Amino acid sequence: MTAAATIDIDRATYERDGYLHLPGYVGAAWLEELQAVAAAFVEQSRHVERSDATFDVEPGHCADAPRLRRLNSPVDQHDTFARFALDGPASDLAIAVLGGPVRYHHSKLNFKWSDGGEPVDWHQDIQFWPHTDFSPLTIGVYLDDVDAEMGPMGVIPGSHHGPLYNLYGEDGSWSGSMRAGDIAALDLGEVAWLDGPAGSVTVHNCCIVHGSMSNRSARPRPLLLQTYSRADAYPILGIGANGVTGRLSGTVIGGTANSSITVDGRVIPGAPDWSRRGAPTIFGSQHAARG
Ligand SMILES: O=C(O)CCC(=O)C(=O)O
Repeated sequence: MTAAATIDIDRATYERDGYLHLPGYVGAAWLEELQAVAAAFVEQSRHVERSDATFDVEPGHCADAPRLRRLNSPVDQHDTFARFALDGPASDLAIAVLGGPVRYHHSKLNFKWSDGGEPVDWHQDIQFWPHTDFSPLTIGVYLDDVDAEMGPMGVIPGSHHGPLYNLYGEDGSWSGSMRAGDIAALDLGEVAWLDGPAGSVTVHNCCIVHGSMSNRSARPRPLLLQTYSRADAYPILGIGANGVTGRLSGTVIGGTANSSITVDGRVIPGAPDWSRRGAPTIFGSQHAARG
């Protein structure tokens, strides 16, 4: 693992703008490995007729002409994605940007297929998986060259300091996108479109307004995304995707977590994390403590 301290990150710019754009950040060896594994999943998707736990496919997807929207939770699907996200360039970068140990939350590989791959409408991420703070960020890596017509990620600089929008539609059902009236109030002239050669990296805070247009090119736009928070931030269970984000969600990288948290201004010296090893009973803990 690269020592986080050796990564030269402009944290002040990240705090101010809510994002970073690092063209060509991921080196050739990692990129080639990620590309090869992604290509193998595209081949595997030819056997799939409709979306399932592994693949999210477009309606016209078929064996002869795959049209993938997403590979779900790549970290759980292949060791290469797991190493990249949990003990490689992505986790190293997350540690550098957040300034200490991080908690892995989830990953996805958004393909945005050629010739009309679907847009991602304007939204913020934190509503999908609220945490006990606003540290969560997502690191994206383009696995191929991405230009303006391929629907690169677009962010509104500084919008992470602004309102947290309602991502329910006017009818009250969850839409996952901002309402038309809120979008009309945005200054879309401010959008930074984060394109770049294969290996380029985007980092965006969970509160930044972002989205991407449809892919009007003849090439898919594979964007590998992985999300982390500070190690001392915790996903709030019972809301959104928290609790269903994958087997390795919650993995702490680069140090240890402190289970003492502040809620409503009061510090809770919380018990250790028993989610993987099973919780002891109060009888067992107190008996052991008595010696
Ligand atoms: O794939 C993209 O362009 C954006 C992805 C995104 O915003 C998301 O998955 O939250």
